[in-house]
Amino acid sequence: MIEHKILFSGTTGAGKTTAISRVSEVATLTTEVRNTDLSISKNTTTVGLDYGELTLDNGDKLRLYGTPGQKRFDFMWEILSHGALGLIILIDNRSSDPLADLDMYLNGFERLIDEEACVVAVGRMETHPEPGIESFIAHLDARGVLCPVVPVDVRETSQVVELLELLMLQLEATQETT
Ligand SMILES: Nc1nc2c(ncn2[C@@H]2O[C@H](COP(=O)(O)OP(=O)(O)OP(=O)(O)O)[C@@H](O)[C@H]2O)c(=O)[nH]1
Ligand SMILES: [Mg+2]
Repeated sequence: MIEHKILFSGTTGAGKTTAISRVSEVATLTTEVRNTDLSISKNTTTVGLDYGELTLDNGDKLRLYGTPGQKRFDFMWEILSHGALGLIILIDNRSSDPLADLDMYLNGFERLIDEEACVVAVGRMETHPEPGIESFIAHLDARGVLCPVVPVDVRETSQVVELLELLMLQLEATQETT
């Protein structure tokens, strides 16, 4: 059995905890605390990490880790990156500048993205269609980052599974070229 460590990162409230809890086949571990940041309309926020597990159809086992979203916890990003095989960046399109949010994670996870694989998933697009998927693609292109971009609703289990499968495809593609 092959095991892969996969990270979910991205904006606070984009749905890292939701995504992992939707697909995990074990009870998820979370470190939620009551949210005291009034700029975020959410009752709880993750301060340490999320953890869940999923076995893919091909038998591969994914260990799923959710990072804290906030920059002030970026020391956790480096810790969690160790041994990770891929990264899913969740962007909340309700943000005032989703492309700047993306930059923060591209910078924070530069080594992981460069050496392994990455998928960018944009949430809340039905209510906040701008910037569109093509703007994210152009932005990644301009930075020379090879990474697919897809819309997502993390509340839909099947969509989260698709994200993981897309990431695994990316991983296979990068491994073939190295
Ligand atoms: N209406 C709507 N709600 C969504 C959508 N995507 C995610 N949500 C909700 O947004 C919330 C996301 O919260 P979390 O999963 O806690 O987000 P998080 O990324 O773990 O946040 P932090 O841990 O604080 O960084 C959940 O309540 C989801 O149900 C969407 O497309 N539409
Ligand atoms: Mg969370």
